[in-house]
Amino acid sequence: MEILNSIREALFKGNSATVAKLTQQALDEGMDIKRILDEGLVSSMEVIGKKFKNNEVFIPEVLISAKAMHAGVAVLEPHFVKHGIKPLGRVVIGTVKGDLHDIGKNIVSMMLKGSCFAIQDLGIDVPVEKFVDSVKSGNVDIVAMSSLLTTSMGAMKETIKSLKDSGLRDKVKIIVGGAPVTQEFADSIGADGYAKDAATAVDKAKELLKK
Ligand code: B1M
Repeated sequence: MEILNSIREALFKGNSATVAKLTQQALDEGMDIKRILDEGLVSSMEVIGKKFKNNEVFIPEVLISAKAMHAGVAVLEPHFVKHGIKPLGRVVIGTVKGDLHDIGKNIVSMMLKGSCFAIQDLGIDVPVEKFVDSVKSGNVDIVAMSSLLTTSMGAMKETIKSLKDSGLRDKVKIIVGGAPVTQEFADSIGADGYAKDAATAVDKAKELLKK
């Protein structure tokens, strides 16, 4: 369909206004909402994710496309419930205690949102208890923690321990990331997954929810 191609192209170029306009047009023409979402918006965002991983596009392009994705999703969102479309999963995300870096965390958050995950963003310098309380309140499938400082990585371990102590550990999947974090570290603290960048975080989140 030509309109889906145009949506994909506009999203790839990061043109929010055009994405929103074409998404509305597709809706008005009676196109199936799931088709607009999957074949228009999501498929283009997946291409961006792959290109980002291959260093063919960079952070500014990813952010601009993610913003355009939001513009399209915002048009569709009021129709989701009516059409029985549920988020892929619910993610609570934050930069751990002692750490104020949020650029990478925000990119991960935007990419997840753009891939149809429901996001609860706890922000920066998030105390262990805040993650735990979020999981306690229910409706969380994935806890996603970001750390940019070697000195704040320990807070990831503390959060996982606290989730264990509260009997909540097995209710959620846990993904960690950020520049100093490695797969080895993730394994050592008992996380379920590690992602080196935002696109990999999306793949990891999808993979973990299948388990
Ligand atoms: Co800070 N800082 N900083 N800093 N800062 C670093 C991280 C540092 C490496 C600089 C350096 O010394 N070379 C160093 C850390 C050293 C270390 O511990 N190994 C450092 C330091 C020391 C500090 C302070 C202590 C400096 C001081 O005050 N003496 C201080 C700490 C404050 C605190 O947090 N308590 C500090 C402060 C700051 C600013 C506030 C000035 C600012 C942050 C602004 C903000 O975030 N709003 C800042 C910045 C900007 C940086 C650098 C320059 C850039 C970080 C960044 O945004 N990168 C950084 C040096 C560098 O990296 N070149 C540095 C871009 C971003 C897109 O990448 O965050 O890695 P990144 O995210 C990637 C991946 O890591 C991954 O996906 C993202 C996108 O692909 N990812 C995840 C991230 N989170 C993920 C979560 C996932 C999965 C993937 O799953 C949940």
